[in-house]
Amino acid sequence: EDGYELWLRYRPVQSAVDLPQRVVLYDESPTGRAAASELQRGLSAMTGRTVSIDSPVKRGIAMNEDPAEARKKQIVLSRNAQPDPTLGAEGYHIETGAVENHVLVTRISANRDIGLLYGAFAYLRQVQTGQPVRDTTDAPRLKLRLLNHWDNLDGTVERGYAGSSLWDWWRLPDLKSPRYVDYARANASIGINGTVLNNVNARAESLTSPYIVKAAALADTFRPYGIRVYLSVRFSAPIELGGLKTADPLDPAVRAWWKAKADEIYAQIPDFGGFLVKANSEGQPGPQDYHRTHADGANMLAAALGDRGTVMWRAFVYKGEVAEDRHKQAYNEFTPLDGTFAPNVLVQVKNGAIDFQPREPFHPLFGAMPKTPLMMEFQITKEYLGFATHLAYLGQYYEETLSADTFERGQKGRTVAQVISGMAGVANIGTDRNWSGSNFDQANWYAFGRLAWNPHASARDIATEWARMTFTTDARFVRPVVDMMMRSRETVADYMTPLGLHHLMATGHHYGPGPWVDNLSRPDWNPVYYHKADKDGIGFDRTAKGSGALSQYDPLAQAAWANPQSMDERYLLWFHHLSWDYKTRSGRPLWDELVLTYDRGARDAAALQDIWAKMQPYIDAERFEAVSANLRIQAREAKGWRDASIAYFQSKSGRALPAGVAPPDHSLDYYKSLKFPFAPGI
Ligand code: BDP
Repeated sequence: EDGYELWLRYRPVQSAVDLPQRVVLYDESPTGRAAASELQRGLSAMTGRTVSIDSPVKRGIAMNEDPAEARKKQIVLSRNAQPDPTLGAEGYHIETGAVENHVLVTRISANRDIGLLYGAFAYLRQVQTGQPVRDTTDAPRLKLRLLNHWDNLDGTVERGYAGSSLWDWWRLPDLKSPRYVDYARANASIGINGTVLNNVNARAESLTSPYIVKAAALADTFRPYGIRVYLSVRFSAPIELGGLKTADPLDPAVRAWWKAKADEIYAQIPDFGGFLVKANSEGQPGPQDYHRTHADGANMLAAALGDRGTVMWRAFVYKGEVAEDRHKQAYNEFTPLDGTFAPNVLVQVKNGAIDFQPREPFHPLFGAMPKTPLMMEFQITKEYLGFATHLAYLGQYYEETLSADTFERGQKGRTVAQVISGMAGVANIGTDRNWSGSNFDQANWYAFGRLAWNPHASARDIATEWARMTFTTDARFVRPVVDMMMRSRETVADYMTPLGLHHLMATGHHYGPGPWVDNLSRPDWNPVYYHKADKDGIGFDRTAKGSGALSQYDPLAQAAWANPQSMDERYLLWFHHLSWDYKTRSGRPLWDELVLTYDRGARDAAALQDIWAKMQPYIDAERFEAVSANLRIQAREAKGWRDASIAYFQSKSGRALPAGVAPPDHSLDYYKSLKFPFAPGI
């Protein structure tokens, strides 16, 4: 198995005899048909029997004429005649009961056709994971559940580690690759209902007529699966494409240009989702170039879309000049604008204030913009967690952020999950046969979708579900593998960025260690800016004595991080600068604790190989070997991270290693000298 089938493998199940042999479809829409054919595909593969799709009329005839046919178990897909308010637009209901002739019928019902598709996938999931089919009612908690592709028009993917872009712009719209359908099926199976096709560092060309037609072909393919297409836009497009002198959002000609552009898009893509915008960030143009605010820019685009679509305006901004802690900039720019955004604007906020680090406290904007709908942006691709090689199950990370209490306006229990209106995940998908660059990275795509559907769901349950569908339901595999997944991200944080350290990766690629880097033009691009290690101590002081970023959180949230003595030490050096002698919870000095955490990370990474080795009997050789190779690389590189980091920080602290800890294999100069422009070599 090469992983192409993802979690939709539909291998034979023990309950086969009890499963339906016919699908009865009361909804002839393309989405209804997609639901029926997925049930047919899944049930026939899992039971090894022929499964028919019948329309109700045919079923009536068959039942009258052939008693054997009539006794076949059925699964019925039908839309509610009267809308059920508990289901909303996308929810579903699954119910099994006997009808007159004592045949068990499972009925999937929904208000809209998309609910039937989600219900079909939910039903198949229960069967695949080996559970009895239960009566179920479910509906998504969040309206917008989107992938963000950072795909460039030339086929490369920014921060993508799974091959090239899936979108074959060259051959679109003529060639509609069958892979687009599989992409849509996979996304629909986890409830994703939108996809932003192109990189946030957008080129204006994606808004030209030929590219709109290409995007429309993708939209046509995705539509039956409930997936709307969105585009990232370049704020200066009216200048580049329209020949205007300005992109000032209050200029009538600029506003007219965007309105006409939106109309052109809707003529091709009637259900176009809207725009994602990175503006005034990392050199991208934006409204501040014209002394306008983010709200001016967002509202102008919102007006162009009208009630047809949504603007997602990113809060990942930092100014040209570095006046203060980058942690504070988004909050400072956006909180004064709360309540001034148009109703169809969401502000899209990264999970943390810096940049997708292995661990970040939740972004202070969550809970600080009560009058503005917020979109969570998680990274599914692992830019800072070992790309597609290292194993890090991000479900556990997402859960940690979503369950954090923002104490919005002093109220207890206002978790991040409760203050968001949507979730975006920076996709980890490309042309690799296994889609995500590694088998375990598929779990991150899966977990993202399941948590976007229900941000209160448990990451462990999701991992269990995924492992059962993706590999086997055998508990001898599932238990140890889920335990391993649940610890895996912590292990990466231990060997890369322990105790709340962050941004220690080498320049450009962000893969290997570079805690010594101090030569980049902006201070806040340099690791030394973030760890501030010297002979006396280490850490970024964000208390009132330092940058004051801590004060951006609600006082109740601040309390959890204000006191190094009582706080969760996994965030310690994110908020505090402490002396090497500082006594940690374990009783050990900070220096010893830091070294021991690096050491533990490297050891735990190596131990993953032993756990995995025992899994060989339960799965196919191809995926077993692929994972084994990655774990070998990870163990080696985790050791490299540990050694390079300890060597560097020891050059600052000047202290001896704690008793029993092995010194790094090489000198600090050796680690600094390593360059790997194309492939790593630590
Ligand atoms: C950083 C990436 C960069 C992105 C930027 C963003 O390194 O490639 O363009 O974020 O989110 O994580 O805009």
